[in-house]
Formats: sequence, C-alpha cells, structure tokens
Amino acid sequence: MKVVYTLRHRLHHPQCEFEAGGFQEPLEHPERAEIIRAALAADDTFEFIAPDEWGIEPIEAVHDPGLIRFLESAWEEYQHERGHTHDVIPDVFAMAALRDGMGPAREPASIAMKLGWWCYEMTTPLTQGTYDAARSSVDVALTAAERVLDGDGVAYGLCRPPGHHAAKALYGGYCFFNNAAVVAEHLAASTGSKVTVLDVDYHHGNGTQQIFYDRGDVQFVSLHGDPHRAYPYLTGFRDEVGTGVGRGCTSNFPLPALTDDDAYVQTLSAACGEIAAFRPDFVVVSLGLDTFGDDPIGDLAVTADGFERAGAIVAQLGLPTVVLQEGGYAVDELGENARRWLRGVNTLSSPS
Ligand code: Q9C
Ligand code: ZN
Repeated sequence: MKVVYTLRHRLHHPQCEFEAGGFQEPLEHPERAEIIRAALAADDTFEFIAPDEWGIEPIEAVHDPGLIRFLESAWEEYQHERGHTHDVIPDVFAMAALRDGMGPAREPASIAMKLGWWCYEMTTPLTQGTYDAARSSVDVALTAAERVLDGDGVAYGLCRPPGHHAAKALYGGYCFFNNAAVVAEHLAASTGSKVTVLDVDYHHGNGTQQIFYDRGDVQFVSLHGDPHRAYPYLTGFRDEVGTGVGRGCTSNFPLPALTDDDAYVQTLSAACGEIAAFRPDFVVVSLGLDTFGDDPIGDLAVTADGFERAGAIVAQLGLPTVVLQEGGYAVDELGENARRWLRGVNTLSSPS
C-alpha cells in the first residue's frame, strides 16, 4: 500500500493549547505524524511516496475563498497589529446573536475579531507555518486519491494537520482545510461518480457533514462519541440525515462511552450496510484513532485488534478507498494502531 507523506507537516507546531481554563501542551503536535511514519516504515507492506503540488483550486471547490485568504495572512497580520507571539489564538468570537435584530455582521477589519470570525474555538493555534502545513496536508490527501484513481485499491494519506472539523467558512478542532472533503469533491467532480466519506474519528466530522449536507452524490457516514457528551457537541445527532436532494445521504451513529471492539465493529458493519445501499464508486475514510481505549480525549474502548477488524470490514465493501489521517492522541500507541487499521483494510491492495 502506498503511503503519502511529507515532512512539511512539521511547519505546524503549536506551543500551547487553551483548554479548561488554562494553557496546556498541545495534543495535536508533529510527533503524532512521525510516530505513524516510523511504524509504517518498519513494515514492508507500506511504500512511501511524496505528495505532488495541487494548487489552490481543489481547496476553493469546498471552502469559502475568504477563509483561505485569511489563513494565508493571519499569522503575519497578527504580528504587525498585536505584537510577536508564536501561537495566534482568537479571544473574541463573532456570535450571530450579538447583532440579533440589527442585520448580519460584515467581516471585521481588525485581526483581533477576524480570528473569531473564521474560527469557532480556542484549541487550534495558528503558527508561522500553519498555512503551508495545511496546504501540504491537502496535497498529501489529493496524491493518495490520485493513486486510487490510477488503479490502486487503497492508498493512505498521512495527513497532518487533520481536516474533518473545518467547515466551508470556519476552522477549528485542530483542522484548517478539510482534506477529506477536498478529496471527496475532487473524486466526485473529476469522475462524475458517487463518493462516500466514512468518518471513524472519535469526534463528529461536523465540517465534512456540513460541506455535503445538501448533496445527493456524496454520502457522509460517521461513527463518533455521542454529541451529548463529546466535542463538537452541536452536530452528529442521529436525526441529522441531510437536506434537499441530500436527504438520506447523511448517517450518524453516536456511540456510548466505553464502546468496546465487539460493539464497535457491530455498529461499523451497520454503517457499512448504509454505504453498500448508497452504491458509491469510491470511499474516503476519515481515519481518527482517538476511539482507542487509552486516548487522552476520547472515552471509547477500541483496541488495536478492534482497529484491524474495522479496517477489514471496510475492505469487505470491495470499493476503491482513500484513507486519510485525522485524530488520535495516544502517541505511544498511535503508530501501531494506524498500522493495524491499514493492515486490516489492505486486502483491497492491488498491484500498480
Ligand atoms: N476535552 C480531531 O480529533 N478539544 N480534533 C477537545 C476535549 C478539541 C479534535 C477537548 C478536539 C479536536 C481532529
Ligand atoms: Zn478526533
């Protein structure tokens, strides 16, 4: 199986993360990708390739041009307006209710409020190289997709930063550009066929769901911690099923705390039933490994064996599959967990 990787992910290296009333060590840090790279490099099932450069157009196909422009210059702008800081984090937010009854707000002029216009929370710092790293993460994803368009049964993009929380016009949740959405749109647009995004990250993929919510040609299926207790709290409920021609093309499977391997693979099998019924031509997997029992911010109980079984269930769909890295924060086990999931799905692999 081809693994697409670039060390450019290291350009995004936050120093701190604001959470629960204080600053802490960032959970989403460069070592995550390096641990996965090392685990896959030690297994000759995997062959590494570098990403091609895809330019801005595939990103513009899913994101507001204003968000892209903002991310390109925000760190620099902040340094000029507010003084030097390694991490740039919003401290004021553009809540629609502030202008309730007075007409909609316009994009603010000051970087202070621009941050809170384009970002919805405080755990996603912008660093000097964040924009370039986020662009490289999209390049990694699209290059993995290209392998599959060229006939590989499955390919893996070692994306970092992750993407699935990034909405059309918002970043957050450690995500800047929605790698899975860019790939799904690219596959759908370039082949005129149907695509499913299967999101197995512990956190609901609110961004991906939003981007395709009214689409009949791109299905979104997600397993995640129940939003009654889990980030991002506002999306991922069972009754969110899509709208307009997209009605029925979104399926959410909220999971209880401590869900174990057996319960997990049972729900994944049900989710794959929905995928088979949609009859897609491609599957894009948002692979979060934060469903792991020892993950510091998840509360499920999936093990490495569970990950291999999960990969094998996805392989049984028998569809060309692009696997993209999302979350997973139990760093010591992250490489092995990724390796096991990918070995599980690898029966789709075909000689290229
Ligand atoms: N106490 C991804 O896994 N903070 N993003 C959660 C939990 C943000 C996760 C706080 C979590 C974002 C890609
Ligand atoms: Zn996650």
